[in-house]
Amino acid sequence: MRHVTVGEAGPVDPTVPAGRGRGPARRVSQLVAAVAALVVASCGGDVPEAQPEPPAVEASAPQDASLAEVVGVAPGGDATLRAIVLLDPHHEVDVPLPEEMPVMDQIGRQFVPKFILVRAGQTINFISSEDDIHTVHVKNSAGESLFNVAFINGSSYTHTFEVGDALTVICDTHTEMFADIMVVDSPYATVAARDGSFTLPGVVPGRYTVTVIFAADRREYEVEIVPGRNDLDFTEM
Ligand SMILES: [Cu+2]
Repeated sequence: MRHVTVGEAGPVDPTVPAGRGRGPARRVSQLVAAVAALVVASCGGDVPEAQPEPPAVEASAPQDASLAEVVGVAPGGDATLRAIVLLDPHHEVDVPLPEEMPVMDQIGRQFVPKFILVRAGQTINFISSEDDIHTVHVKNSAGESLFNVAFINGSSYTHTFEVGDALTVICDTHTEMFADIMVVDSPYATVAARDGSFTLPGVVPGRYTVTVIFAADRREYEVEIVPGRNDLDFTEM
């Protein structure tokens, strides 16, 4: 039996113009916004200026100097298709989940953005900014429903994605509505810019397997990340 709940109606968000969002420029800006959020999110709790007082006993270098910045280039994309870069360590690293909660809206009978990348354990806030009645129906890669929630303007529903998987989002009422959510176990994950460039700050040095996903292509690279800046080229797919 299908489980459907209706969220409570709330005030219209005046910052989101209803009925817009169909133009390519709008989609690009939404994707860029999502990417920016991911890049911000990926630096986790390793913000250098948030360092507490230096320890009294140890006279070692500040923590940020021991961390790495990964500056790389993956295959370039287009308005809708971007490379995804994942770093999986060969050693234990403890990278806090991003504090910012990604949002997937419903505008102009579209999910906005159409793609969200999150780490396992992250929560996504699903909202609706238009009067059409929609459902947010999320299925896992096996085709099983994770949830199917009815939305009216102002509805909000949050879900925490615990398991790494490639998920699809559809609306049961409008077949033209679809989106994708990728949930990854990697502590460092980002979506490359349109030109393929990406930056991952605050990476703990060590050996990593880098996975670059571009459309149906999925390549793995073994890299040694050292403290300071690391320039990596993953354009050879
Ligand atoms: Cu719909």
